[in-house]
Amino acid sequence: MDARDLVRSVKVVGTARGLRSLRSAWRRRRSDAVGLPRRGPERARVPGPVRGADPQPGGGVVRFARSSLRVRVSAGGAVFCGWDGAEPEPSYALEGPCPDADERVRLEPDTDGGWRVVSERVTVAVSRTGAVEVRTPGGVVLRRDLPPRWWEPAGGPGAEGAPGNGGDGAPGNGGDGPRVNGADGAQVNGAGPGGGAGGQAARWEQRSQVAADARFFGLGGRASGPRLRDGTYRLWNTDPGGSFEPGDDPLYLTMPVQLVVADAGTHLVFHDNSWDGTVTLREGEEGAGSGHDRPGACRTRMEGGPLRYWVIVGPPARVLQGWAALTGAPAVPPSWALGYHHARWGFGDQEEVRRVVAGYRERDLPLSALHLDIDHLAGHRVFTVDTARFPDLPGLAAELRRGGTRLVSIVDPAVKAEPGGAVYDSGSAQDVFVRDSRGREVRGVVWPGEAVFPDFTDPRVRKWWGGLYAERLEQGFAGVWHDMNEPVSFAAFGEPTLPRSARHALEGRGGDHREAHNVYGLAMARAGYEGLLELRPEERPFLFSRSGWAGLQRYGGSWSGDVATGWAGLRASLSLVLGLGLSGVPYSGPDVGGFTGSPSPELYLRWFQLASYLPLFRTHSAIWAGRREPWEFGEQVLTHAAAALRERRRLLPYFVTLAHEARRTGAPYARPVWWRWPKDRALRDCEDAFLLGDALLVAPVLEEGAVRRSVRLPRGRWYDTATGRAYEGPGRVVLDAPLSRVPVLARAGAVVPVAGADGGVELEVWTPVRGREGGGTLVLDPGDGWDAPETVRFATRLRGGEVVVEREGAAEPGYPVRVHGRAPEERPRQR
Ligand code: NBV
Repeated sequence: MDARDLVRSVKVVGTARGLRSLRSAWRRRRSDAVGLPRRGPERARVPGPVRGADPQPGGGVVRFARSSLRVRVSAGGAVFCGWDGAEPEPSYALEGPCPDADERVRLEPDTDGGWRVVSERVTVAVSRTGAVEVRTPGGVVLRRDLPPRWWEPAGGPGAEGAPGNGGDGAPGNGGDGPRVNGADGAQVNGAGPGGGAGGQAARWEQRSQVAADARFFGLGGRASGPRLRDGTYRLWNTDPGGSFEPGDDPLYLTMPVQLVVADAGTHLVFHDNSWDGTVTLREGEEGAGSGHDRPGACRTRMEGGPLRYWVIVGPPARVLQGWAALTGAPAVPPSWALGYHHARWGFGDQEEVRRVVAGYRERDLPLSALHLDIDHLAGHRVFTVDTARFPDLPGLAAELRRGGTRLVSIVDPAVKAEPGGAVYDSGSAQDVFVRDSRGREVRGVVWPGEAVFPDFTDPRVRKWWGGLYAERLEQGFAGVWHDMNEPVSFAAFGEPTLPRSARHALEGRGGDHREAHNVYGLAMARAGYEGLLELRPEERPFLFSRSGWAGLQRYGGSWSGDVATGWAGLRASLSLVLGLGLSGVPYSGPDVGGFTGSPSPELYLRWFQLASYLPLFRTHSAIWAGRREPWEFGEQVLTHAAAALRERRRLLPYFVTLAHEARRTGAPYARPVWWRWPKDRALRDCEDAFLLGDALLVAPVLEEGAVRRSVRLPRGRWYDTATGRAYEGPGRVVLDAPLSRVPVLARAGAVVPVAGADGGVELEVWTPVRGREGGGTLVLDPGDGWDAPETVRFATRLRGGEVVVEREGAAEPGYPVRVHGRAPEERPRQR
């Protein structure tokens, strides 16, 4: 440990805790010293020359001298590639059983001695040395994966503790390389890969090439982006400790999923492997007419686990739909969660909560939810209440609820290690806490002090944990907010998490924290979601989580975590939300005002305005940071924040529609501007605006002092919603962005469902372009239960200068229609 570590530990967690975290860090180090296999000499392996191939449903297995590759195209078009016998299952990412194989797919010899798997939407060509090309049906190469490379214990993979023990059937029997266990169908690495029983893991690396013009997105929640620049991104869920800014990496929620957008097409690649790893990206360069392009490059390295991945090709909307089909439809939050939330670490007591809520009410500002942080707990213990400061939480919850405000509770995974504590005692009795390699409970340090950690990778433990949410429901909470679930254990030095050697059930397969770490938050979300569902089956659970992994959307959303107060933090929080959406998690939002400090009135307002167009619209701050109530920043800010709140309330039917559309199609509510125009290169590089659904383009103000800003428009006609003025894209326009609002443009022809003055749904219709049909969808709010929502579709067009709105399957639109937007040459009249 160096002095900086010590300073950090003391600064972040206070002196007493600093000392505990020093001890805990030593313990972690000792645990790993005895519990982890020592990395001995390694030997590198590549697949070697091709030996043959065997057809199988959806593709086949190509055999190499020292490995094998299974290619399997599923009925929905997603391609699975598994090396060394890796299968799609078991997987934490997949929602259900692996999708059926596409029976029409053919395995054919390729011209260069390799093999080709041909399907309707994609061709996968495997070269004789194990390079894999993903091509469009027209033959354009979207991605070229070079032959992978493994580093295995030099004793050979068959040696004790080596990966994939127990496999038989080495490919290419009698081949010239070391014996490879588990190949050709044997169940390898998914089950405690790389030595689930404490063996030394086989590291691997895969290098890939993409088009010179390609741009990378995704990888979960990242502070910079959404376009991921050249650099190395780590795959290890991490609390950055206090706060983060652009450039800090990794953060809480990483995922090995990348979306690659190029002129030739869009594709998604997901390495289904939860081990620690990195993805190094380098954008390509075009040879300025010389024809010598340098392709974009990507290198994925993992410390262990299977080399298996999925590829989905198609336009962005289809790719995200395929991703949701594979990893699960996003949960639809209850409609109240699409309103505005106020949170704070350090409310003090229930009187202060009352005062804050009354402050909103007196000013007629809508407040859907108020979040209680760890300070309402007794000694920071999960599933308790500090009754001195919150003597009647159920009463408070009911009172607030009558006024339209729900309570949401923080839930941290760490349980105070104290005999006599109800949760600890019940957990110990049922043996639910993570143990070390010698079978002792792993002790860490978190807010309540010395703590233990439920093993959420055990279905039995999830069930136990889910049952504990009964206490939260009894206290009157309507939803939960999962924190510290990377998981965090304070450490004066080294990694602030559990020892890598800590044992986990991993659904009965057994393994250690090297494999379980990244799915800890995901499995906790599952426990919480399933618990809430069982306890209150008539309501859709509301849950959002700081950490997670591929598939988190099945259970809920996320948020930005501890983004630093500052203009850079504002930008980072937008990147993070867009990146998460492209990684399949559509519901998230920032801490308005940033987590750490006291924003200037202007910064607060701009953040507030941005978040009012994002799925989770929530102000929040640290206990040491400034206030976040809109009236704390002066009259002018209050007036403009109130306008943003009213606009959010007006747009609620649109948000409800987007939430249901996200479930149906996997499309995030907030999308990058290239979503429908991925071939527009300028849009691929645009990071300061986003589309909200299909209809609106939001251009937040991200710069101090700006009262005008330039906006890059996609193709087509766009109306400035403030002035009704029409602009033709593609191109740039400069729009007014006074403090009172941020520019929002509406697409010509769009139908936006909004709340009218009486609260009923109205249709805001933006005049279509002559000769072009427009339209939109309305999903009616089915309440907070499980009733199938009604979907209504509309088409719009100009007929003889009049705007016509038609409802699918009905003679009349059925809702009041308000036409907006004037095109210079067309004077719309409403019909
Ligand atoms: O529970 C306290 C905070 C919470 O307010 C914040 O939103 C989380 O991201 N929590 C982190 C733990 C403390 C961080 C310093």
